[in-house]
Amino acid sequence: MGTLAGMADVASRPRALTGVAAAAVALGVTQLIAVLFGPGADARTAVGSAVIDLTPGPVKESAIQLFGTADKLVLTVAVLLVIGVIAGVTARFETSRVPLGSIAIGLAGIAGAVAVMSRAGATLVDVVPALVGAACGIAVLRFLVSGRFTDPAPPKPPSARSGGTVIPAAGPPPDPGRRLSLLTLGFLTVGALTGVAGAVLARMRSSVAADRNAFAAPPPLSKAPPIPPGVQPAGVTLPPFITPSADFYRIDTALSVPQLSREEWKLRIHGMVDDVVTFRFDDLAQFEVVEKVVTLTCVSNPVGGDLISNATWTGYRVRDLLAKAGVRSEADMVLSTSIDGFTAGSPVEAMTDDRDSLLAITMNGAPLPTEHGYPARLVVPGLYGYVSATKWVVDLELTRFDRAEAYWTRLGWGARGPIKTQSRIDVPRSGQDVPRGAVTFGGVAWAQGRGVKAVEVRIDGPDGGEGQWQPATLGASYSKDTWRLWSFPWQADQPGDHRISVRATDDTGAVQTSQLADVLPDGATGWHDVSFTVT
Ligand SMILES: Nc1nc2c(c(=O)[nH]1)N[C@H]1C(S)=C(S)[C@@H](COP(=O)(O)O)O[C@H]1N2
Ligand SMILES: [Mo]
Repeated sequence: MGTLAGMADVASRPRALTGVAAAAVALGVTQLIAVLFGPGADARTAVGSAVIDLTPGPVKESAIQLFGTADKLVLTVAVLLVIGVIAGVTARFETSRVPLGSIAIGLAGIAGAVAVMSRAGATLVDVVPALVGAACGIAVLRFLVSGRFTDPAPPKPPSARSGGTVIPAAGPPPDPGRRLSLLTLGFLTVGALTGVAGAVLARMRSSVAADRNAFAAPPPLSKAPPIPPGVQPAGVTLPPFITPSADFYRIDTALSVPQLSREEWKLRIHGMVDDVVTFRFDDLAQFEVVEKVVTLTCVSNPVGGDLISNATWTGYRVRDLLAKAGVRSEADMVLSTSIDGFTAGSPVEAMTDDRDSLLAITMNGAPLPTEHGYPARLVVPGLYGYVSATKWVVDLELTRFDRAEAYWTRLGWGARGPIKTQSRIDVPRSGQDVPRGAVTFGGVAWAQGRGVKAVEVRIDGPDGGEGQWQPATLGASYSKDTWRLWSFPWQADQPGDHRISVRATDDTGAVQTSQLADVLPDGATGWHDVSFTVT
């Protein structure tokens, strides 16, 4: 019996692979045909987005924590793995009576079509690629399991008339298993190639790179104060005060970066306003261009995390835009929406007071990178990104907190997200060996909206003895809306394991709390500490 089961297993293993090959063809064809239909028909993005939307909030949260900016790659690989496993398993049970594998591919095609239809702005023809792809996948599977080449015409039985002599066939006997493997491999390759070609072509077709390159942004009339060199502490390698755009953290729910040209972009302001207004990109020229340096922070940043970056932005005051519409007094929330359906709810005063919240159009002297919201995004000093920093923003609705819920608030996050006072140690790194002698430690501290007044450091010794809080040396303060870099010169003369802790004090005099809080629902708290060894 064991032998029989073993033989069945071996026989069905190539079967599983035929399922994977069929699924690959289905996915590849879908991806390639979608190029003809435009971004709305991109089933890959639609399915991924549906998975993101259907994933429970805490799971999404852990994924961001665990994978950071690679979360989308992980999601893609995970979805492909799941599809591969399902295709492989069901293909093993594919028979002409009960075509389980074909049914699975068909259902997957329908699921893809449903995902496509659920996207904002989808039309009925957008489902064509997913359905055609599924049909191709089924055809491949039926062909591969048809047995047309696994059971080639049986060799002629030796004829009695030939005198009883069996003439041995010239050359090696046909090897149906090998032909099947080659065919399967061929279809796998076809699937992979069409998939890659489709992804590349779709990208080329929809890319706004040319539009972005051609954009000569208007210079700011109101310039940000110059950045004093003293913002960067000496003697220690810290993140630069201004984060280069390529290093700027990126967090969003967009599985493929929205490609929105200036020509296509529009901003509609409506809801509790006197007049509904819609600005085209060129209409923005009537407003004053303002430059500001603002540190953005993600609410999902754990204590010691790096989901924080600082950039120079130019754009238009949201206040000036809202004034054209006339905000009615009953409104207390600006609900901003992106082209891909993300929403954020910000207090009206955050958009209208003298912090000068921006509809930003440049970042560090260049048009916004597409991943950071080209052609226009919101930048709101003092609030976490999830309640304010909508990228690819196309809609501002004046509404009320007791009426509207934004994307993350619906998933259990705080409706209001003021940034909490936090500080981080960048040097030393956890577990680092520090040679005996003079050394300079350092890091960053932030309390956007209030400003950082002081940073203190405590170093505990190898004997378990708790050190004293000592003032760190502060880099020059730029503004209350930007982070502050700090350094701490120290004499490392006691060999062994040490621990360094940091805490900041904001401009109101409030000391950063030691109380540990999770990032959910409205931002982590607690002191960052790092263990190191003096050698
Ligand atoms: N359209 C859109 N805008 C968005 C988000 C999003 O998912 N979609 N995420 C927000 C969050 S949670 C943060 S922290 C900031 C991050 O901005 P960045 O990617 O430019 O750093 O963007 C905000 N704006
Ligand atoms: Mo965020």
